[in-house]
Amino acid sequence: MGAKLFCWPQGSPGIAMLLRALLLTGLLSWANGQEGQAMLPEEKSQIRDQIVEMFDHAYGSYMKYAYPADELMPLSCRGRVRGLEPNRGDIDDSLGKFSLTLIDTLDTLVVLNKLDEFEDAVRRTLRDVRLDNDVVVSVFETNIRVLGGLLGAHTMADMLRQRGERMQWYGDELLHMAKELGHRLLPAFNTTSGLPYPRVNLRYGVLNPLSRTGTESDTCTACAGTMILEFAALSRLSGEAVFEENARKALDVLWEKRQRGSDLVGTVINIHNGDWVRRDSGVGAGIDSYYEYLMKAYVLLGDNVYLERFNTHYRAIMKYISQPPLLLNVHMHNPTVSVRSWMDSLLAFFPGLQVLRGDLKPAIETHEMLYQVTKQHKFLPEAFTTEFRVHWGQHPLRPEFAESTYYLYKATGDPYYLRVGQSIVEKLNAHARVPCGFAAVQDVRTGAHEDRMDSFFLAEMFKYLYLLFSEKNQLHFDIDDYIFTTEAHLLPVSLSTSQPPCRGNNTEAATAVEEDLFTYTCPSTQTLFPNNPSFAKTIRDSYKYLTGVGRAFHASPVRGIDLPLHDHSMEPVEFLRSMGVSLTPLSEAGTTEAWGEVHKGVYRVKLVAEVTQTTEEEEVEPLLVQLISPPFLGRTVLTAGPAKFGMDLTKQEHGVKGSIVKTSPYTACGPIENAEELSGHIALAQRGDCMFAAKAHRLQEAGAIGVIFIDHREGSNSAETPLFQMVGDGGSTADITIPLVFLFSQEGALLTSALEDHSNVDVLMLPKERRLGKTTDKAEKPLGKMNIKFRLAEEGELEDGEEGEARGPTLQFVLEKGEVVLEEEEYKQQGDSCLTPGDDHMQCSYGQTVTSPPFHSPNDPNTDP
Ligand code: DMJ
Repeated sequence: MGAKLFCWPQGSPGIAMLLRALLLTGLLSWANGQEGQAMLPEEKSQIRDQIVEMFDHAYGSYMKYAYPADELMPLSCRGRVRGLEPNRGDIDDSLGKFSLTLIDTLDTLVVLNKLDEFEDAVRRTLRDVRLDNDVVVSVFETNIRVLGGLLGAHTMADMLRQRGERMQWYGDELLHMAKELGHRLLPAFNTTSGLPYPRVNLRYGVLNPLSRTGTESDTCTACAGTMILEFAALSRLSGEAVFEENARKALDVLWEKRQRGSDLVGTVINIHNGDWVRRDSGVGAGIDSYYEYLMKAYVLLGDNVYLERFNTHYRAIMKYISQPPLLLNVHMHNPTVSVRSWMDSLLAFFPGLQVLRGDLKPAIETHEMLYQVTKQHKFLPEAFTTEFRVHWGQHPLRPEFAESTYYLYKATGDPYYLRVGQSIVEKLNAHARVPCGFAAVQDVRTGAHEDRMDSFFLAEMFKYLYLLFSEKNQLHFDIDDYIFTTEAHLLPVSLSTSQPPCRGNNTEAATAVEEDLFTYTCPSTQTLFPNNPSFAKTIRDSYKYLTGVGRAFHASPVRGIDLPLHDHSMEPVEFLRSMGVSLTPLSEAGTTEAWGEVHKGVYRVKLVAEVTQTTEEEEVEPLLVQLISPPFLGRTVLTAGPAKFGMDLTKQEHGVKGSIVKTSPYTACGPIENAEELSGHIALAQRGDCMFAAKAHRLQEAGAIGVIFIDHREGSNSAETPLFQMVGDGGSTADITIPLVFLFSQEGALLTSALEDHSNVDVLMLPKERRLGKTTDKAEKPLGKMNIKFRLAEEGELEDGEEGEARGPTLQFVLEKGEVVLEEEEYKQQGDSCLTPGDDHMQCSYGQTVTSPPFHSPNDPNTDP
């Protein structure tokens, strides 16, 4: 394969064919030479059979229990019919009462060589599916799943018909349906800017008084920028240019609106004036398939403009967003600063796109990082932190990681990627399979299921897995003649030459970009790693132990402690407990073998990193909560602990004043029920059940101007327990700007009883030295000499080859005469949960339950565009 192949002028015949040939066939043939080295053909075909069996289970369950409904509810064993089930909000916008799952699955049936089933499913589609329902649907989802599904199925039906073996009765009916649907989506483009409305009523369009939509002003970048493949294919197959023209126009607007300094785009845009509504910029939720479609539009349509735009964006992505192996969102206007410290699972498609771009090294790096995360959490959580902790634990059986695995295997031929695929198959069977199909995982930490099986599971997951384990000669058609849409529907790459291009193409060319090796070339494995099949391995090896999974475990020596020994006459165990550290005698911990001899008084320690104790070097500066409204008038002063995040009260000359309102629920771990009441006031919230940071986020969002956290352990007080600082949860706390303080429960009780007795209680939150008036402070005993050093251990690890359980950050500490010394040690942790069974006094630092999506993910059926 040539190393550098300059692009042909726009519209040159054969560009897509040639590109496709180089891009896919070349890679595959190279890869074929490597296949089977570490996985015998028999094993491969065994896994392939297993994938087919799983598909049969999923599709069979849908057909048996759900069809003609849009989706299967695999726990209830029935169909999800919009309007009959509780409304799930935006996720339901994919459901148009058009047998969504059937249509999304049609071309998968052909890929898996289930031709009888395909023929039957096509007949059902023609017989049963209506596209004119009075339902408001997402334009983006309907385009990628239904229009794409119909076009993919038409493409397959046409291919089978032309072979003369099957589908001889087929008269382009699926294409006619696609055209009808295209016309039903077109009203969405009736905006001043040309960016489409996010939703359309299938029967009444957008602006009709009966449409119940058309009031939206924003859409996501991916929503507006993921139309071109389906719409251009529809235009070229139907001869009606209007579809391609509209999709192209929307892309032109996005390109125009890019931030010219950074060449990045934001996540949400105003459809009327083209202003950016959300300026964070990444490659995951909200933007993902916009980039994908620029690259693939070039492959499908052979128009240089798309590639040049893609290249411009790609350079910006690699400059600002890519921090191998991480991909972190930045602000499009200030791109050198990351705006969050977590990633969403949708970005897992990106290594696959990088393979298409020929940029294998970062693709291998990011994919390896993602694999490590799946090893630690079984599946990719919807969001995970830069430390690979769960940020949002849901996993709706998304296919992006399998997709990237497939591309990387094709590009490298490295059997390692077959093993990755095998692990996906095993985890799906072990953790998502239920009697009526496969169920989404509500939280990877608990493994709890959700009653949903999204249609993309059948459209994408099974295609990529099946193709990963298939030899080229095992497929009954040449997969390299097609390109995958973002929903993995198959469109023929011959479209650019076999069908006339869209008329009136006046798309502005991209500005010239500085060229690099792959600006106008196809990825070439021979250039990238000639004669070096272990190329990928050498890159992966540097990222092997990101999450600590897979590294050999070396136990640290255990030292004994004498109990009790404490200046405060408080039992050390109690003392540590008060700081959020749980201790379990080693003999009860059940891992005595790994730890050797059990020493009397030796404890396994679980550190909850939500609090930090002062060291000699770092003193906690006490804060105060001073009650200032009558009848207190500043005489009641409560000692409070600070937080390492939120507003720095020491820098507020006059503190922060407000009346207090108790939060409902009191722990603030679920949706805030009294947001209206809280807005503009200082919230009182109880410690426990979830992280301080999660509570703070929620309360700030509810409009609170400050938060006072009250300890939930009865009897704790600042006289007997040293103050500590609340710290974040590993996620970003940069956006928390309100002040946060902590009261032990005895001080907290004063505040809550004041609130019970008086309709209004105003308080001041302020540093101790700025206290108002001269009232006597609450007891402030010196802490005495207590020399404690906390140090988070490195990420724990498993024995080589072991999976599932992970070791978490723990400490061993040894109390010696006159001081407490903490030493690094490791213990086995179940996923992210580090609660000691039976010890409910403290939550695991990373174990909080996030019940609502932590990010706006418009390209995700779960979120609001
Ligand atoms: C699919 O519907 C598409 O891949 C889309 O682009 C985003 N992701 C979902 C599946 O996760």
